[in-house]
Amino acid sequence: MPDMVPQLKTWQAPNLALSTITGNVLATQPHHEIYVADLIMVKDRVTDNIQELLKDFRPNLVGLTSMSFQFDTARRIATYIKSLDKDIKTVLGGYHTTLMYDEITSDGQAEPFDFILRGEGDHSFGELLQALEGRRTSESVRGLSFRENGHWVHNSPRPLEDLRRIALPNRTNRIFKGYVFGVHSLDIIETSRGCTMPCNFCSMSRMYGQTFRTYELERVMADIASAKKQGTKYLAISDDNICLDLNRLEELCDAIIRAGHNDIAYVVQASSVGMSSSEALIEKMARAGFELVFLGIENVSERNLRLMKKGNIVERTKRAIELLHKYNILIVGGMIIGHPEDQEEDIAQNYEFFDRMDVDFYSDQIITPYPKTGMREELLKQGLITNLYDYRKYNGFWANVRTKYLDSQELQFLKWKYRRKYSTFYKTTKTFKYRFPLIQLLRVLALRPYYRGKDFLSQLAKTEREIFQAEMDAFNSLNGFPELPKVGAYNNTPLPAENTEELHLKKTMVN
Ligand code: B12
Ligand code: SF4
Repeated sequence: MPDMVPQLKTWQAPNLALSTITGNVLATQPHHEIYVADLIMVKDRVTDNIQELLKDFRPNLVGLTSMSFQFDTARRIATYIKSLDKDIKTVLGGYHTTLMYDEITSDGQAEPFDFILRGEGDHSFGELLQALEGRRTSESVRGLSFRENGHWVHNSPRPLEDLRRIALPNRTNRIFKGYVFGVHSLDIIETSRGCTMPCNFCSMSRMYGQTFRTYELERVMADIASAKKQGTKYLAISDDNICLDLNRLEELCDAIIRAGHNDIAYVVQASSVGMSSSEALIEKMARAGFELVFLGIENVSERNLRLMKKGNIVERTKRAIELLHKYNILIVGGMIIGHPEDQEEDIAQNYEFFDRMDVDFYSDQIITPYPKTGMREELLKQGLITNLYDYRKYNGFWANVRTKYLDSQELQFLKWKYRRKYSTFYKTTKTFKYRFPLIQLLRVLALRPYYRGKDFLSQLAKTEREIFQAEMDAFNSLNGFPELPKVGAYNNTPLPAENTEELHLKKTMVN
């Protein structure tokens, strides 16, 4: 999908789901031609590129993947494809559709899709191809939803795949190239799927249940080798929670070092509890090439951590930061703000903590009531959700909630205000300077003076609120794609407090 989050402009990772599905289809049914066209790489020319792709590749089936905030664009793209060639079949997979298939097939939102594949698509996509070739029945593809006499039929859910049966991702059939983290080429691998933790803001337990499955390390090493062959210098590890088995994480580091794969850099998301568990582990991670850890700090208030079902991890967070920085591992701190009791000082406190602890990059998100999460239920009960159904805004950047003291506009403003104060390239952390001395020099000598001057001129005689509004307007148009057809959207009236029966709401389509 071409949609992106404003804060993630310097980070363009290839989509692993699509590469893995491609790898698995080609491993078992090599007579098919299958390619990945990730439209995020051509987001400024989406319709032109779709036209060219359809002309060059003449597909029979187009598969689309989407998170919740991209679902609307997925519908618009499928509608556009059908307007160019009505015979092309479309299938949607991924998080939003897996969690929301019942709703979207009952209220017409799934209209532009011929099929929906719920759950893991590694093998089901190939099975759908067999069904389309008449080599099996549609009814036999578990996880498939399809239309029969105008009505959606939902086959039984697909059991979780045995990871030993999943072939390596295919990285050569990507049509668009140039994935980067900053200036470095970036690719993505996985070493496990799922998570057994109970965090109630996260979509994962509804996707895979509270389960944890791991790949054999041999397979992981082969995957790294395949990514390196394509020239990658940075590898993101997509695991939800690599810290669930710390012995295995240590074994993974050993295997990377043994295989000589520590000549590239790794990025991983990890918990404060895991990263504070042992210095020996962090030292080994550094030797294995781990250069950046996305650390789930979440919040520094005990009350908010309890609400998220996270446990009081603040002391563990401090220790984790200390250890990671000791070994010059950069930290992206995950921060979630906008909890029911939050006032301005609670928000400020989080940014101050990040600043005090010298966290290198901030992934500050406003709590988002993702579909089917416990957090959504909780906030719904309290009447704190201000945007219930316009999922285009469900990406952590936008305020879709209010707190008991701050309306959503104010919440959005405070996030902007404190991010602007603390997370800016006018400041540099010690670890950043160590890792990127040349970029630091460039910042000091050229970028900072240039942007200072530019900001000064463009913001001259403007109030803080006006500068904020101008930036929000620019971000708002980022995922607009005016050239794509518009599709119906939900009526989005906020609910009163205590209305827990979301499914009983009358949802109407408006155009
Ligand atoms: C790695 C990752 C990222 C990376 C890379 C994303 C990328 N380019 O792929 C980065 C850091 C960039 C990222 C960013 C974001 N992410 Co993210 N991310 C993940 C993570 C941890 C792993 C995704 C992954 O690669 N998994 C491995 C692959 C193989 O599995 P998969 O994606 O589930 O795909 C399988 C099935 O879903 C299915 N499938 C998927 N698509 C399709 C399509 C078809 C046709 C078929 C048949 C099947 C199918 O088959 C696949 C193979 O089995 C997930 C959590 C998770 N573990 O899934 C969150 C997750 C997907 N992210 C999420 C979010 C919200 C975001 C952000 C919006 C948040 C933010 N502000 O940072 C941004 C948006 C990025 C953007 N486009 O600008 C949420 C989505 C929730 C939702 N309901 O929408 C998740 C689920 C996290 C969570 N805990 O809730 N993310
Ligand atoms: S937020 Fe992370 S630790 Fe919590 S359930 Fe989701 S994947 Fe697991």
